[in-house]
Amino acid sequence: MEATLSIETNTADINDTAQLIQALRDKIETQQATIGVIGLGYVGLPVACEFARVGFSVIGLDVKLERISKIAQGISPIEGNEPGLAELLAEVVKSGQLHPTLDAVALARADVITINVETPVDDTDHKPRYAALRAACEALGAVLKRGALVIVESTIAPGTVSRVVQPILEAASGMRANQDFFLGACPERVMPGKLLSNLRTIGRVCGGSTPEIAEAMAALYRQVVNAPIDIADVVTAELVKTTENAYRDVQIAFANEVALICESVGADVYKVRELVNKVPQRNMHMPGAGVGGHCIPKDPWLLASAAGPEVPIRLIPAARAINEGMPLHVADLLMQALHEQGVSVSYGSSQRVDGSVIKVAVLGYAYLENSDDTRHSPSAVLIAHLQAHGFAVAVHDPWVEEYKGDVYERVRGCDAALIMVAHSVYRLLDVSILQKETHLTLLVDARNLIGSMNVNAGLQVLKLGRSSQLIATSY
Ligand code: SAJ
Repeated sequence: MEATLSIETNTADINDTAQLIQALRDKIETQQATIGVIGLGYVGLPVACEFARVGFSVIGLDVKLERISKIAQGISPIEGNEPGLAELLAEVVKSGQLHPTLDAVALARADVITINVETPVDDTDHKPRYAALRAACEALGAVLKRGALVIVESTIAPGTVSRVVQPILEAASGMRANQDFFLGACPERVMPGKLLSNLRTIGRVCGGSTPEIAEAMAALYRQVVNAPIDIADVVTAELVKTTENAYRDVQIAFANEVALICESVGADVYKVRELVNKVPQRNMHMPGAGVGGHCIPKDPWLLASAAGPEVPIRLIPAARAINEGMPLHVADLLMQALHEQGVSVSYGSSQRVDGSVIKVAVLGYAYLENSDDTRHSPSAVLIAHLQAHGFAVAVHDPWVEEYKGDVYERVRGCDAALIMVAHSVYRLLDVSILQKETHLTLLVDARNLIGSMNVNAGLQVLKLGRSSQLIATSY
């Protein structure tokens, strides 16, 4: 068996920072480095498994006993369908490459530690809530080894590594950043349902506290990421991730505002979008019933929060307000149509002239098509609003356990149905069968699923972004 060069060096004997970084780089390139991963959720667990798969000894730390005990048995605690993750986890736990623990002391032997904890923003003031990040830094700082590299993978507001992470680590360790230990930011870019494949195939930005550290980070990520790795400084890496998602939110908000204009002027926003996107350098996004998920609603606020008081932040909040308002706009379309049918709608009570309550079917509860992820679901906002107006609400979603079932059964007996998520199964809905089976009188399509404007006898179809006054024409 080939003798492996052990370069276990006692970093306490290395005085020169450059030598510390070189020793770290050598350990990374020979996979002698021990890697710590703090936070074994939907981001950290795949990261820990991937570094273990390529040969690193990995210590996985989490605060949740149930999660650690499942992982220790080789069982994935991650919900939903994550191709390859459960099998890989079982393999690396069995081989001992991944060691799950509740005890941060185990991180004392880690040469590289990634931090993958939640970084939410407050629903009211939209400021970052870093309790989990601070706790991770306190626990790590108390045991941090000299010469170690700490990489924040969580999405954080630009400036967080220097203003939050570094001071806590220095105070808790008694060491100096960029002298005794090193810092980096390499924001994650994974999505539920594709965690392992995203980790392996989407490029990363390695933001290092020095160029040499950024290069050492790149040497690490190149061992698991089969996509471009870009080098930057820390704040640039923090900015790129929050900006790429704020960009998407603003683009979606623009599409939504154009949809509202099209409704008002009697046009079809989808036709407008199709023709606009034929123009070079145009990429108008898709208008819809709202913007959900774990990233897009949060990251624009992280970006905005980094600016000083002298910067007037106007576009990001405006885009957020437009997107957050879309589920309510769907409710407005419904109430406007019911009003035209003679139904009295007011806050707290919506009923026919005979006093009977209106029942509405909401089709789609997940935040994204063909997903079971319901975080920040626009449908949840819509449902609460409808119930506050006295509507009875039935919910259907082929991906969300509690709302599964036959869609026709769920719609039966409802006066109106609202398509909120572009699940593939809804594309197959036959509007005429739906009407015959359920005696539905009103369908609101908020995701442009129903091909043309079907105005069958007795069933009115309204589309978000397309005026109900629009004469059904085909140019
Ligand atoms: N949405 C629209 N119109 C659009 C695109 C999306 O209304 O044109 C809505 C969706 O219905 C959903 C929400 O926005 O409710 C978010 O959709 P998304 O496609 O952005 O999916 P996410 O939230 O999973 O975003 C992730 C992000 N990836 C990471 O943060 C690692 C984002 O950066 C990616 O651009 C996006 O996936 C992607 O491209 O799939």
